[in-house]
Amino acid sequence: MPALVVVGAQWGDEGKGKTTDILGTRVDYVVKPNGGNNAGHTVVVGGEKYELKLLPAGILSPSVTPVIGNGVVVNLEALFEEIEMLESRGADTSKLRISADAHLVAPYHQVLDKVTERFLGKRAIGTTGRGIGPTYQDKVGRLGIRVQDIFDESILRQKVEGALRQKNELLLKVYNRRAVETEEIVEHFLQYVDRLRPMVADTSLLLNEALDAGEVVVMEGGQATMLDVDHGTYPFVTSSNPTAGGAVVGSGIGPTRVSRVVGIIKAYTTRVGSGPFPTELFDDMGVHLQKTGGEFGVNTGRARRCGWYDAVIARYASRVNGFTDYVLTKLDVLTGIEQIPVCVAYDVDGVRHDQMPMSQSDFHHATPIFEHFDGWTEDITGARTFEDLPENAQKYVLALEAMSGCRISVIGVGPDREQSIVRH
Ligand code: 2SA
Ligand code: GDP
Ligand code: MG
Repeated sequence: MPALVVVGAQWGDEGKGKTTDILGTRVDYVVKPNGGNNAGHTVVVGGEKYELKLLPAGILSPSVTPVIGNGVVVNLEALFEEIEMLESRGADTSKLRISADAHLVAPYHQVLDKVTERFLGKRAIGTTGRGIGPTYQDKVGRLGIRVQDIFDESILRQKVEGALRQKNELLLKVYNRRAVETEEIVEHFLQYVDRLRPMVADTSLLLNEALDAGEVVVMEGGQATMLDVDHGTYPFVTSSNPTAGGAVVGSGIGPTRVSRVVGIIKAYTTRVGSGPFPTELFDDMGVHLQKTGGEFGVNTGRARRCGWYDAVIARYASRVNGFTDYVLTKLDVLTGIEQIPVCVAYDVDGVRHDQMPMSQSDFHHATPIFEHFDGWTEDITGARTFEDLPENAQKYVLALEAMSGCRISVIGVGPDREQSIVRH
């Protein structure tokens, strides 16, 4: 039986959380394969708003077993804060399982994230400051601390000592910061041992056995395609692979088990942090989209940059992820706009590009070639079938579908679970 992957098609905040939450009633496991508490997923259930950072959005469905996969970087303080927040609001988190192979964010990773950004000055990435990049750097550099390490104090001490030999050189000599003591870090991790132990599992085995038994597993990607360290707007990216290939690696599920790869895409575009963004709006319309769409970071509160739908990005995301379906979100936010521009191609120094330019410098110079679509004024938040949508909204969706690389199977017309139109 199937495994499904949910991937952000743009620069994040497309509504992945809402999508996995909707699927939640029909699935058995939701696994988060990448990222950490840099993510921010807002889910609205019956008017109640939940903001999830580290935990997969599937945790709000009582029938779902939520899983933190091996590809995630876990901040234990943030983990238990989130669990307490959910428990205090009546959610059941007892089924949560965490991979023994997931890496841990240490306090020095957060310090390094912030000082590196400061040192980059004008070239700063605009990270969330949660220590995500430095933790992944240590994972790849083989200096990381994994969840399983904290259950063996002597191994933990050896690993922390090894990591700190390198970190302290950097902190002291390059960043002029105080050195970190091994015991301080060992103590920091040991305080979580008892609470963490019952949640830790071989999550790859768990998920594959579930698939063998005919259960449904959803891999809920954090961040998005254009923030992928390989396929995004490098270096203005996060330090993991939020694309579909990364989801299978980060969950320990083989690609042959995946039956659907669902791209989540907004009816316009947003981005948080620095980096190129061809359709970005710098006028009152940008502010209008930001206000109407509530475009503020779930985690950091930062205002999101806003712009028009970019079909070049949609086609690219569809290609690098192999999307089978799109979920188009936030169509309701466009209500009342007279003419809606859609970027169909780029002009780069006089040359038309229908596909993503090969080089980052060209992408920085890309100016959008727009097609304009007539808008609608009717309130669409109550629409539940495609036919309920005004004619111009239908035309807009069909035009996006024709230029974006795969079918649009679901349309979001509001933040609530119920505010969706299912077409396929
Ligand atoms: P990091 O912290 O190393 O992952 O930052 C690197 C880049 O990745 C971007 N990034 C994000 N972009 C959109 N949403 C994200 N999550 C939060 C949210 C963001 C927030 O859902 O609202 O609260 O500000 C997210 N996480 C990482 C980041 O902006 C950098 O461009
Ligand atoms: P994620 O990171 O992809 O899970 O997305 P976020 O939760 O960071 O941001 C998406 C925001 O849009 C959240 O506030 C959602 O509640 C909201 N949202 C999702 N789908 C829709 C929709 O169809 N219409 C409207 N108006 N809001 C939506
Ligand atoms: Mg988000």
